[in-house]
Amino acid sequence: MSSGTSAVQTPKAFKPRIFSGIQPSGGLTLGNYLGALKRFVEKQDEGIETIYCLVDMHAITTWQDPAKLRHATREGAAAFIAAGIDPKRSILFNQSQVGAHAELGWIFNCVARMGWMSRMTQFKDKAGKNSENVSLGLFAYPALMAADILVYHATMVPVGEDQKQHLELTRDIAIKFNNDYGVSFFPVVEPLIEGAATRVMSLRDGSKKMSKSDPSDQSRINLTDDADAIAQKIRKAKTDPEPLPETAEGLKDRPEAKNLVNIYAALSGQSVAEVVAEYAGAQFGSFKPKLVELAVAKLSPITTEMNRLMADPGEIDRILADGAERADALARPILEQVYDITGMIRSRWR
Ligand code: AQP
Repeated sequence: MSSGTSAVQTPKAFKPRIFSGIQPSGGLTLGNYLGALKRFVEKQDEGIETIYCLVDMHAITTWQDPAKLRHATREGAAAFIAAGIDPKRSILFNQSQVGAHAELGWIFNCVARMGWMSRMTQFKDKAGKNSENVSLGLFAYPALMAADILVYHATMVPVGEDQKQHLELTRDIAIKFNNDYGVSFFPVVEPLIEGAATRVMSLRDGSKKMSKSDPSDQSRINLTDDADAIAQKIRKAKTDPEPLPETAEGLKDRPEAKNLVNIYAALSGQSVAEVVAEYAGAQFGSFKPKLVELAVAKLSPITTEMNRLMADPGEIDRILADGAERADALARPILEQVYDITGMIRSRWR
């Protein structure tokens, strides 16, 4: 660490490190699983250093009942582990246990510009016509998200398509901080938006993404749904009257059909073209039962394991505490350098 005057460290090369998070603002959905969790596991298994977080501080940007938030945080952690995250190989924790996120978030509030934030489509979607009445935290959300990533000098962030704009803002914040202070301190992160299901859509409306906060439970498959609920939701999923097309291009302008084929492809590990080739000309009456079979086969072992883990919340809390300690050990020295760069006296810490 520097002497606290001018000896700023300016890392030139950053080692590959992945950070990503999920809000415990409700139970996790098939969208969170395919767009995020499944890919988090792949990255861990590729041997890259992986840091995964239940972002509870983000969750409270919209009102959360405290007991439900606590439950959703533990359930989210159980979902990570049930899906294949090994808390020994990856770091798994909840955001509020590592204060460095919020501390760097404040500094980034002072780097990010109002104009940048006002252009965030997720804020506009969530605030709707109510923008005068939503929390200031909801508006500042992307600055805290940038801090979540950059406080670890993470270089890659696996996310679904909906987070692309926030990651561009993370890059802008890193570049502006580096320019303002004349350093090359923060890496310019790479979004990893890959796979057949980077945007899983609502089962009731193919133009809206599947979301855990959608008022309609029929719009989503929850990771806690049992086989009967999955079957019922897929059977009732909105489709069009046409059979499945001969080629993937034939799904254009058919959002609901495209969504179900994408889900099938992502769950089976096939490409969309392979799924379409296999089911060309099939009616949804025969395709949907196949999708139900596949979804139940892939999701029910996860649900069973989540239920097993949730029977011992104390063990989940211990895993989160261990992850938070390891995360803090990485984040604190980086944050201390930020304080030094920005001119804060930190004599109490040295
Ligand atoms: N429908 C989706 N398809 C693909 N990926 C998705 N993700 C979320 N929904 C889909 C990805 O999951 C990760 C965590 O997202 P989040 O929970 O932090 O926030 P979100 O994107 O706002 O998700 P929700 O479910 O819509 O939450 P609420 O309803 O609380 O706002 C991200 O990588 C996201 O891309």
